[in-house]
Amino acid sequence: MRSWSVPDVPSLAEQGFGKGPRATVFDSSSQSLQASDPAVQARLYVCGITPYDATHMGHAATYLAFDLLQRVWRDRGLDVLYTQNVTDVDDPLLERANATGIDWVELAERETQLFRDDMTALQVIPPDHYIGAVEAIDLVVDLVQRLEEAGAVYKVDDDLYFDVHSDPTFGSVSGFDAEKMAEVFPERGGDPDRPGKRHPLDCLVWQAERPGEPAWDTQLGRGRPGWHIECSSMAMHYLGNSIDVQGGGSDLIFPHHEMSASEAQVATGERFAKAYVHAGMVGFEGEKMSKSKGNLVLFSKLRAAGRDPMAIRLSLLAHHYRSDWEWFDTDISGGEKRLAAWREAVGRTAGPSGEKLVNDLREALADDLDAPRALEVMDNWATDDSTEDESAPETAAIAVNALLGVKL
Ligand code: 5CA
Ligand code: ZN
Repeated sequence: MRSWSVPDVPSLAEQGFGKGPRATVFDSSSQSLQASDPAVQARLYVCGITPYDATHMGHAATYLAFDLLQRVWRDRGLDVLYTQNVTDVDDPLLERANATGIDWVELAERETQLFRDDMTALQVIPPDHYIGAVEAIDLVVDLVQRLEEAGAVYKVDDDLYFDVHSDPTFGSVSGFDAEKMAEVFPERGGDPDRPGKRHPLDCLVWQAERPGEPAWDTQLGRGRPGWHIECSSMAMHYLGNSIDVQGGGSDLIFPHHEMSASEAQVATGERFAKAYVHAGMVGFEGEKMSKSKGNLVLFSKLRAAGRDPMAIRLSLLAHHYRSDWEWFDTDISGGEKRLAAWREAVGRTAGPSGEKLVNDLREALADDLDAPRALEVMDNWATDDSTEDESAPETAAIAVNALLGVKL
């Protein structure tokens, strides 16, 4: 499907600042910081929205984290190949469509368009491939067939399940023990108690048609894809067997990223992602912000209320991507104040060293995308009234746009 407009991302190398440092990111599977510095091309897959209530501050924060990663990679001189899905057919979307009397296709299209508009306003670099699950039915069928050939898929009634233990490394993405897996699986779409399953954790890869629900005629029968295989099949098709980073919010570590990695690994025999990178959960009013709970702060509502998207971006970047944090309505004023101070500072005729600023911003972001530190670096530059460098204000505006995605 259509992606969204590409923001202007200036090149610091073209401004004479050379290449940025290599990125390190925290990999959930090894629980450690890892360099992510491929030779030429970085391949990124980030789990996209289920389009029935776009875009809350939690979504926005998660996509900003991976936007920073892209910016650090680009600044390093790497070519980035990026795929993101839209879960445009799934239980929660169909339930919402039924409850509100809106056609599920229309609901998905409307919310996906809102998400595109929000991402554009936030200056988030779009994926090269933005793919709906309904566009990827053939890819899913193909992967399920490969897994069938490997003996890793079995039938329960007319549904097809993936045998998670066919991947000897199953469990290594989340590192969860059996007890924790059993606790989390049913909370995130799993059906451990269904009779006929080989193992309670096995996951659905193909769901036979249910009355009144959308279905496609395929070699697997009439039905629709399971959730996890949507992401593994797209990542493999558009990015290759082994990718650099699989990203998303920390609510996806298990089962989603565990299952999609195992599916891909059984099919290819290769490790699916070099690093599994997860953004923390954003809360509101004491709980994780989520569509199912309805405690949402929508980006579009803040925009409609006249808030500058760059101020919203800054209020999100004030939190490190890996921390869990809570949105307070007062957060926006922090972003607005900072934006005004920075805009004023880049309007000066001279400032402290632009080269040092570029180096410090680069260092902060290359160190596990430490945006709060980068904001502090720029705050310090903006409040320092030294006039040693006449080109610094222009450099600062370019660097902040290139690395932090904030247009001053
Ligand atoms: N369509 C699936 C992924 S394949 C999905 O989880 N959709 S979603 O709309 O629920 O979430 C979209 C993205 O936002 C996911 O990466 C998810 O991990 C992230 N996310 C959801 N809620 C929050 C939150 N409260 N804070 C931070 N990130 C969140
Ligand atoms: Zn996904």
